[in-house]
Amino acid sequence: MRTRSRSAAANTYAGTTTISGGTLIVSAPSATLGSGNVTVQGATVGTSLVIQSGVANAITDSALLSLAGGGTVDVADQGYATLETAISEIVGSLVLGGVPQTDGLTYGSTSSGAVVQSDEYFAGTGTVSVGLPGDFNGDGSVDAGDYLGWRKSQSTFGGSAGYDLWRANFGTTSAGSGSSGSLSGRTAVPEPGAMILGLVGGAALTMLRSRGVSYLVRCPRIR
Ligand SMILES: [Ca+2]
Ligand SMILES: [Ca+2]
Repeated sequence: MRTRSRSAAANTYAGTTTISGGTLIVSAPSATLGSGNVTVQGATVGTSLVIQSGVANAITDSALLSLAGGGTVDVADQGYATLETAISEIVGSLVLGGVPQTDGLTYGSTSSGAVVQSDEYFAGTGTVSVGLPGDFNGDGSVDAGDYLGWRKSQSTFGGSAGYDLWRANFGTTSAGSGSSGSLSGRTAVPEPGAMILGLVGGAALTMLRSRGVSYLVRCPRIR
């Protein structure tokens, strides 16, 4: 029998939430699943978590979300999460089918705008991100350090879609990691070409310095 449980309140318990059968629906704007980890097991058809539109923060930002998947491949039929329209949930870590996922990327169904799309684990048009979107090194700040990580291993961090995500969120920080204002703290986004130029310029300056002051004087000023 299909059961549907509903969480419409801000739970205060710190324990884990494990859905082993039926559907757990998070429905009210302030509803949460407490501060613990959330696991959706895949042993039974229909086992799922639903985060309805308007819910602000169903899962604590530091928690683990684990979706088991299962059943028919690439079909959200068990062990999945339905993220309704405009949901952009942040979790501390995400495990899909037992595999830990990459920091700083967004995840959702093929109907969503997520960088990593899967209809095995997700339904709906909402998304979940592991930490801040674009925070590829997981330090609570979307900045140049994340770009360097992306440039070293673009495929790991979503390729061009990962870059676009980083660029769109450049300058955002999580609460408690320094600057509290996320959107207001944004600064101009450096283009990749300019950043590479800056790095090359820095390297050239270092080389020139090692070769003596007279060389440095004749060198055009590096901006
Ligand atoms: Ca499936
Ligand atoms: Ca970062």
